[in-house]
Amino acid sequence: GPAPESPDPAIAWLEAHGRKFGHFIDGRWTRPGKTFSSDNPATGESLAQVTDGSPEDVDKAVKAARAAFKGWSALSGYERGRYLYAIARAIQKHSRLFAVLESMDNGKPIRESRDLDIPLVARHFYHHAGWAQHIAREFPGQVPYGVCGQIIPWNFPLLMLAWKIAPALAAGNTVILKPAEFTSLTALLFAEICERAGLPKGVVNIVTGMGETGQAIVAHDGIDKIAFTGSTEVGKMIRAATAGTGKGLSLELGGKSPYIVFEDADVDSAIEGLVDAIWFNQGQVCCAGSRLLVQESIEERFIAKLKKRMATLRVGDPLDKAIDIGALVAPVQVERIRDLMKQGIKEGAAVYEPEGTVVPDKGCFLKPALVTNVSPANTLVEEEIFGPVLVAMSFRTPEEAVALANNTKYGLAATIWSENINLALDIAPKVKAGVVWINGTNNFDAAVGFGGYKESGFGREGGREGMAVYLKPGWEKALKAAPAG
Ligand code: TXE
Repeated sequence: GPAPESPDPAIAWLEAHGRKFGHFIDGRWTRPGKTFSSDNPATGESLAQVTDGSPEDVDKAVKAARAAFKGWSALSGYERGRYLYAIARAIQKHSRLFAVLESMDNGKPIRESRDLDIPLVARHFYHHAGWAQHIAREFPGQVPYGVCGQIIPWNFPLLMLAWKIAPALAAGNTVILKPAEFTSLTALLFAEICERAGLPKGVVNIVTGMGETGQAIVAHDGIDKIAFTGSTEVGKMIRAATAGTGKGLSLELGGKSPYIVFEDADVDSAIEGLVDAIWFNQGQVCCAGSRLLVQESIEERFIAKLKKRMATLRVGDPLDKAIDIGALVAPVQVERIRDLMKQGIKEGAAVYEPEGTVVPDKGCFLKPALVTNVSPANTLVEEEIFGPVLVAMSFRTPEEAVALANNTKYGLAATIWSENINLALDIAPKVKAGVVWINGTNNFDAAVGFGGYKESGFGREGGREGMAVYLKPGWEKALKAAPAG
C-alpha cells in the first residue's frame, strides 16, 4: 500500500513549543503550570505536557474575553467576517499539519482527519464568515450573549472547536474554550492560527484542563453562555449548575441512533452506509448508527453479508493511509467498552468479531464487533457504547421499526434505508431524532442545524438555527433598529 503519512510536521511543531504548553489567554501564551500528558493512543507515547487549568486561569481568561467583547461586538459583521475568512484560509494552508497532529493525538485514521475533519473545519469557518455579514439583517434586534464558555469532547477535537467558535465569533461573542483532556493539541495549534490571523487579543482564549477546569468555567459569574458537547452525565450536571443563573445554555450529548433497513433496501449500499455509520472514527461518534434495526425477512442475508464486510476492515496505525479503524482515544475508553461488553454478554448477548482481523498488540485498538441475540433491555442496546460495536435487532412491520427506533432515552440521529421513498418519508418524521438521513448517513453540512431531542440535548449547531443559539434579544439594538424598519 501507500507509504504511511509522516509524523514529522507534527513533531516539529511540538518540538518548537518544547513539548510543553501553557494556555492561550488574551492573545498570549501563559507559562505552563501544573501539567498533564497528552498521549498518542496508538503508541502510548507522550506527545506533550499540557497545563491543567486552575480557577484562577479561567478567571484570567474570562477577564480577557470580557475586555475584548466591547470592541469585537462593535465591529461590523463585514469586519468580523474578514477574520473568520482569514482563519479558514490559514486552516486550509496548514491542513496537513492539523490532520497529522489530530490523528496522532486522537488516534483517528489519517484518511478521516485529512479528508473529513479538517476540510469540514475550514468549511465551517467559511460558512460563518458569511453569516457574520448577514446577522444584522437576518436577526434584527438580536445581540450577542457576551462571553461564552465552551467545553468540547475528544472525538472530533478540532471540528467540535469549529462548531463552537465559528458561530460564536460570527455573532459577536468572545470565547473561552476548553478542549477535552485527551486531545488539547489541535486547539493549541488553532490558537496560534488566531494569533497569526491577527485576531484581536482576548476574542479567543484556550484554557486546557480536566473536568474540574470545565466546572470552573461553568461556575464563573462572568460567563454569559455555556455551550457543551460531551456525555449526557456531565450535560445533566451542567444544566443543574447553570439553572437559575441566567446563563444561556446549549447541550449536545450522547446518542444511540437507529439504523433502519427495510426489506426493499439496496443491501450493498446499506452495508457500506452502515460501515460508515458505526466504524467511522472507531464508533466514537455521537450520532453513530449504533443500533441496526433490520427487517426480519432479510435479516439472515443482511447479517451474513455484513459479517463478510466486517472481515475486510483493517485495524491499525492511524497514520497508515490504508487502514479503516484506528486507535480509540485512551485506555480508559477501551476499558469502558470492554466492561459494557462483559455486562451485555452476561445478559445474554452474542458477539461476533472477525477472526482474521489483525490488531496491533500495543495501543488502544479493538476489533469491529457485532452484537446479536439481545432483548431491548440489554445494556448494549440501551447504553451509548462509543466504540466499534454495532448492536443488531430485527423488526417485522414499519410500525415496529418506529417503536424500536424510539425506544431509547436519546434522540440525536437516525438513518432509514428503503427503495420505497414513500415509506421512507412516512417513517422519517415518526422517528424522534434531530437528524434523519434517508439512504445515506453522516452527511454533515455547515449550513444545516445539528442537534438532538430528549437526553441528546438541545440547541443546534450549523446554519441559521446554530446562529440563533449565540444571539439573544437586545432592547438597545431593537430600539435602534426600529426606525429603520
Ligand atoms: O466525556 P465527558 P468522557 C460519551 C461517550 C463516552 C462517555 C465518556 O459515551 O464514552 O461520554 O466520555 C469536560 N464540568 N461522550 O468522560 O466527561 C471534559 O473535560 C464541566 C459522548 O470523556 O463528558 C471534556 O472537555 N466539564 C460525546 C468534556 O467535558 C466537564 C462526546 C467531555 O467529557 C466536567 C464525549 C464537569 N463536571 C463523550 N467533567 C458526544 N455525544 O459527542 C468533564 N468535563
